[in-house]
Amino acid sequence: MSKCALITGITGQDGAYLAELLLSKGYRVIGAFRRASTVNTARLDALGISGEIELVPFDVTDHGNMRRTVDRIGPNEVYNLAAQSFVRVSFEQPITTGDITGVGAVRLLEVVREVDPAIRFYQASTSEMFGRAQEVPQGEKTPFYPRSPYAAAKLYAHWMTVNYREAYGIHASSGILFNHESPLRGVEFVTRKITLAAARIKYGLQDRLKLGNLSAKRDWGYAKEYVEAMWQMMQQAEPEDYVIATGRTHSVEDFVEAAFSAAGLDSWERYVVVDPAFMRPAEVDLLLGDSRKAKQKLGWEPKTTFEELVSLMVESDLQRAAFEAQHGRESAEIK
Ligand code: NDP
Ligand code: GDR
Repeated sequence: MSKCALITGITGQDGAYLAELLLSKGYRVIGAFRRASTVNTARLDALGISGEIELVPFDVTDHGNMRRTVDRIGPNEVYNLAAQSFVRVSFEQPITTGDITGVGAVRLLEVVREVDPAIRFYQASTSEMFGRAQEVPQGEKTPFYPRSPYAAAKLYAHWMTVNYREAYGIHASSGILFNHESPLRGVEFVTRKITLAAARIKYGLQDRLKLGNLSAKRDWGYAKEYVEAMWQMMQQAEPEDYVIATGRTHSVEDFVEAAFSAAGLDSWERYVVVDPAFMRPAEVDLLLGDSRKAKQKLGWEPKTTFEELVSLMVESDLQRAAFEAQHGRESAEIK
């Protein structure tokens, strides 16, 4: 019998890559999506896997809905990727963020506890929990210091995952993942915003790029590799928490420079405008992860370098911009 996995946040970047990975391993994949007026399977379509996933309406703010669904499906593994995941918006919507990103995870843990405590549970924790970092690099033992409503909500979900493991013996693990990007990354996040803008500028579709803080530093990896670590954590005999990162850090400015260069544009300074509207009330200045535990215990390590990541994202957006230049914007929203 093949294993069954339920993935919340199936319409997001990681949901798509994780679904692709689990399908390749022979899993039955149930994709939990929140109902919207427009069906949002663009990322699954881009990977050509929409038809292989069973989609179920599922909202992490609705306990009864989740309980009935998990009870009916009987998954072996639940991956909780659902979140209001945009840090800047969390300052505008702290309560919604707390409800979805924090309490949502606990509702799902409750469902696992009630329906079948043998279900394995993955929580999408984040390097944002380190926030004003207390040491460099950050590993599993580094103290947390969240700097946004998003990070505080994730920290609550993180400790509740630890608590359900310790209190009820549930196989619940947290992956403390550092920033991971891809051509499927949402366009509001800085990396994708930059690569899409560089490509559109190249094709004369846009003439400026407005950004906020250029000096923030992040440890950026490739999303497709990071979902492998999620699956590996769920296959371990014991549930634990793992930092997943590349061990290299770059500033937003470094990313801009690399992306504009990969797009064949000289002097990014001509196009980039710093706009205070994109600054945050409290910033996370420097993240750099230490994923030695993941290497030792899971055999996981990153393969794609920063330069390769930037190039593959720019390449994908150049294709999109070329299409847009030829056929117009509506048609460019193909993938
Ligand atoms: P995305 O923002 O791309 O995806 C978030 C997903 O959550 C979407 O499918 C979204 O649905 C869904 N969602 C939001 N609200 C609800 C709700 N109330 N009920 C059910 N589903 C909901 O995030 P990523 O794929 O980038 O990240 C996956 C997870 O990993 C998130 O929890 C994120 O916080 C976390 N994370 C991400 C990192 C990264 O660098 N990408 C790093 C560390 C952690 P919809 O499409 O309808 O909006
Ligand atoms: P982050 O990612 O907050 O690290 O959270 P994001 O790409 O939004 O910001 C990274 C850094 O870039 C700076 N920045 C800008 N950011 C955005 N979005 N837009 C801009 O115009 C801009 N200009 C500068 C930010 O200030 C910040 O310092 C992501 C999300 O995926 C989270 O869900 C996840 O938990 C963490 O990564 C790890």
